[in-house]
Amino acid sequence: MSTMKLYGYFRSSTSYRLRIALNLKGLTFENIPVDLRTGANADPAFTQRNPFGSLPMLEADGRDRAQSMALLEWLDEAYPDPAFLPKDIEARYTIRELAYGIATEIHAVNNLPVLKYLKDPLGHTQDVIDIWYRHWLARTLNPVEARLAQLKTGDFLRGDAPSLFEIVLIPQLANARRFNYDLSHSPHMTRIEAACCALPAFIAAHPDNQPDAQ
Ligand SMILES: N[C@@H](CCC(=O)N[C@@H](CS)C(=O)NCC(=O)O)C(=O)O
Repeated sequence: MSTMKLYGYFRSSTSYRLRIALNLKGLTFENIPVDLRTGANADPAFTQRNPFGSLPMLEADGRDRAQSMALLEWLDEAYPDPAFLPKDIEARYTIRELAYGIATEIHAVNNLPVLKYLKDPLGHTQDVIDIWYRHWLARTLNPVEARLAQLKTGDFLRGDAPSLFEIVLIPQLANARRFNYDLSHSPHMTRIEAACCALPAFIAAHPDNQPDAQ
């Protein structure tokens, strides 16, 4: 089996999800930077392989795969140990509710092409764009925090290891911090963040520790 290749960008939160996941599974992969700032992801050489023109893209088993959530679930099915989703159907639901809430409600509206469009052609200033960003963060992070409080979580959403939820949460919180979002009233999320960020799989995946980080 050839080494997997992860096409990503250090600051891309969806690439960060995959780096964490591959590290947690203990899989060796080659990290191939694609520069979003220069639009390298829109190059026909890339879009021929990934029609979404998005990051991450994972080359594995002779196939190019895109879409981070589908990739995380594929990795978990192809490499079941350690599991990102437990066997119990209700526990799987709890994890997916929170992971997909973040992935579909926050990431989609705060993605780079959306932010660029707000600037040009819509003409909004960076200050207004930052307000947009934090608005969509709060709209979903507040209910996530409330759900974690209901569930009486410890260092992780479930048990003593990260799940699909933590793989999606940690990159989103890194972005929240970059946009000066106030997390001081989110003790559950920040406790989980601290526990994850102490783990080697998360440390190695951090944007600052990538070869293309500047
Ligand atoms: N739904 C996709 C979204 C991926 C995505 O849009 N990633 C961003 C980086 S975080 C990207 O590639 N943006 C392309 C661009 O900015 O043109 C996924 O989860 O993989």
